[in-house]
Amino acid sequence: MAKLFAVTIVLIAIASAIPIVMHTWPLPQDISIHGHLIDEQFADTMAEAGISFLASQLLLAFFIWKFSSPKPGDKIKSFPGGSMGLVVAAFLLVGTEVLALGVFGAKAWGSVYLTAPAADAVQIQAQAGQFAFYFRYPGPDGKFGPIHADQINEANANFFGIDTTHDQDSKDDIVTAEMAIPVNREIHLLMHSKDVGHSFYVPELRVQQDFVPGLDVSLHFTATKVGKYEIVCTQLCGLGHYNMKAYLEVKSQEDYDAWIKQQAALQ
Ligand SMILES: [Cu+2]
Repeated sequence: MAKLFAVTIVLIAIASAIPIVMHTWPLPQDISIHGHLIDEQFADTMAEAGISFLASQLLLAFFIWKFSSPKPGDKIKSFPGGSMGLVVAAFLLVGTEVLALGVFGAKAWGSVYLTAPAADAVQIQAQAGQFAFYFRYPGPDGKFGPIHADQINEANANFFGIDTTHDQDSKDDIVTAEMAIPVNREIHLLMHSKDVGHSFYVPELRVQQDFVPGLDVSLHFTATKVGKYEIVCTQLCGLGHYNMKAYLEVKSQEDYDAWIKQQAALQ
């Protein structure tokens, strides 16, 4: 019975490794300049965790196979020096593993979070609220008017709390429900939430960033492929969370300019 269990463990371990090794579920296409760093980190983590997983399962199966049915009279052996040595070794091994992944991953993390956006990056604001995203473009003056939290009002579609009567910079701001960006230009996304925690996730961009109420969160990225991609909220933010999404349209510079003009006319 114990031997059957050992064989079952080996079979399950191998069966779960096959789709990983065969890349049965590949990542969505990568449309960002930093995406390959994230993908390499995924691959390293998967290889490292996968090899450790397989090794530990095979070792477990081996011990079950070998020691599960002692004959009467067999002496019970214990590890020389007790288990302390093993515990210390495991601690060091796992510690080194986690630390190494962190060190190798620092480059990917740094490229997204620790470098400043370019001075000529396209600035776009994203406002998350239960259960929709809204986007704001600064208009021809390149400046966003201030957000007045007390003036945010869904009923009159003032999602950003803009005061166009008093704020000069707000007069030409453009608010949209869909996000469009020019291809191959760096985007500096300024993120605010008007209620609870939300998240901005575009799998193809390899970008996933939380909105935190009360914090100015910002993010920068560059998309390299024209197309339409889904933006989804990945923080459970309430009953309508399942339906909280918007679309990201990556356009050529000409199409983007035309789109901005068209949106400006709709304000
Ligand atoms: Cu949400």
